Amino acid sequence: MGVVNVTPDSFSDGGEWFDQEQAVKHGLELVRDGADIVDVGGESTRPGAQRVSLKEELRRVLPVVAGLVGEGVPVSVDTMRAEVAEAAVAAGARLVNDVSGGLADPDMAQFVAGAGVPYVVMHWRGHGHEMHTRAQYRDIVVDVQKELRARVEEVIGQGVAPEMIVLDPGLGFAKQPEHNWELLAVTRELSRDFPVLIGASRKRFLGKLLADADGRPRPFTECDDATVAVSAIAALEGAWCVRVHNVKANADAVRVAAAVGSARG
Ligand code: PMM
Repeated sequence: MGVVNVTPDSFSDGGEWFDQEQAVKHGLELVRDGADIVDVGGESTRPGAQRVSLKEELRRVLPVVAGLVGEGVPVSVDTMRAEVAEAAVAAGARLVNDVSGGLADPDMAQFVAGAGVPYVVMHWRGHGHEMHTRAQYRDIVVDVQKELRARVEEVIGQGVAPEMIVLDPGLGFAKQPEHNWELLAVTRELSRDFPVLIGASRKRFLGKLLADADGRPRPFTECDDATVAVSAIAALEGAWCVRVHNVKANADAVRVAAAVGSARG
């Protein structure tokens, strides 16, 4: 899954694809590089981010979704709002990627259920401006699994078909670096009942791991190689999808993992 953030302020590529024509062009490049899905988002979810209005999110996202769909690209919409999901699906998006797992908008699960599209349910504990204070866990793996299970039960209760659900541990969302590593370490276990999506691309915990001798984190622009390493490991551990900004090397990593996986039998 290649990422196109149509935002001025995303952590990893903020501002780069804010122009809608450029955003469509970039999505097509990601497909040429090997992306099977292009994820289009219009609201930054980085720690500390403030929310954008519904109107502005629609204005950012819809032309890009429509432009890519018009070129035959499988598009997912990265949104926490049912109205944005609805408009994007009407424009041809095939998957709804909701980082709040239905918590931010009480109408989301019902919309997804009616539309019959795949639904990414991510582990989430609050919006960007409040997630820092919520990175407290008794046992990160147990707590995330429990909270995801609760979301799954809730959205199934609202009519979402179980076979349409994809789970995501939500790396970097109300998580300390060590939490992200612990969750990555149990990708296989998380993938037991549902397909799993992993979004590690260019996130801060990679920069922290690769900090220099003085403890200065590696800039996110120089974390693409580490992202590729995560993709290979996640794919080998059974992840269904990796969400990345720089597709080419990650697509290669996923193919290497698939070859090793199939050689294992
Ligand atoms: N991360 C971001 C945005 N959307 N969606 C899913 N399903 N999983 C993620 O980990 C995820 C996401 C934030 O990353 P970006 O702003 O750097 O694209």
